[in-house]
Amino acid sequence: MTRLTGNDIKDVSQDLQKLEDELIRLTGRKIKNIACEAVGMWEHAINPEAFNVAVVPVTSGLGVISRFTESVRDICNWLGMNAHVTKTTDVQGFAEAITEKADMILMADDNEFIAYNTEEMRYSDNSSCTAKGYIAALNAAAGSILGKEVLVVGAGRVGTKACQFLLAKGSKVAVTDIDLEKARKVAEIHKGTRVIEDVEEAIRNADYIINASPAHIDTGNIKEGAVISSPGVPHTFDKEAYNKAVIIHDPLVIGAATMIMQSAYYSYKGCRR
Ligand code: 2YC
Repeated sequence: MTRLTGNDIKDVSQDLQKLEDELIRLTGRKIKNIACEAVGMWEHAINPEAFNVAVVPVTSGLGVISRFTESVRDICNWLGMNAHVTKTTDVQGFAEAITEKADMILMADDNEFIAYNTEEMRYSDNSSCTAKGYIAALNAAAGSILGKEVLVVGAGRVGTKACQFLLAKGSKVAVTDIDLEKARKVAEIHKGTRVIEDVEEAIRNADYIINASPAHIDTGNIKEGAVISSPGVPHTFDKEAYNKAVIIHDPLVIGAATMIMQSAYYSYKGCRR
């Protein structure tokens, strides 16, 4: 999984309105609408203001990323919750969150990024939710991808989840990866996935793309009018690419917002008797 840098996320908090405006322009949905559609929940099923959220900095492995926990806090607050970053880090920070009775605890090390719902004792993970969030954005931008073929570029954790969820939602799926073995493995697990061996060929013929790869995509290979939903980091599409295709990207927000709504949704008990 590609690890974010401080530079990738330095403007996330201040650019939330700009991202929301872009999503409305491309998909007709706000960040919260995309997240709710991604998890299959009615927006008003839960009251976000009822959630006190703690975001815990984690120093393990390669350590904290500048503004990572502050950005996650600001995304939670953008969704209407009451989030803060704990004063302490790691296990001490987790204990601080439990002591102050946080309803949801978010934290990430170098391998997992989770949103733990303390009431339900269940968590949502960033890889699954990034796949769901970017599929929801693609579906909204494309009008509908039901029955249409979507190309997944990158057979890593997000790409693999994207194949699974796309098939479950009734899209046709093709997958490509510079490591052919990874692409073939996905097709074995998720029956019905088509493997395309030549990555550039795959992109040249694709109308709908989930780009879950850190690799650069040449603008020359992008089909005129393609819709590219692109969680991949680093994001290297140039101006000409944006003129040829609809491109949806942000380094953290859509995935985190989906993960946050998924975790909150665990508290939904159906219509209260
Ligand atoms: O600041 C901190 O608490 C760090 N421990 C955060 C490390 C996040 C590492 N993960 C990533 O960079 C990417 C993100 C998009 C989320 C999942 N992987």
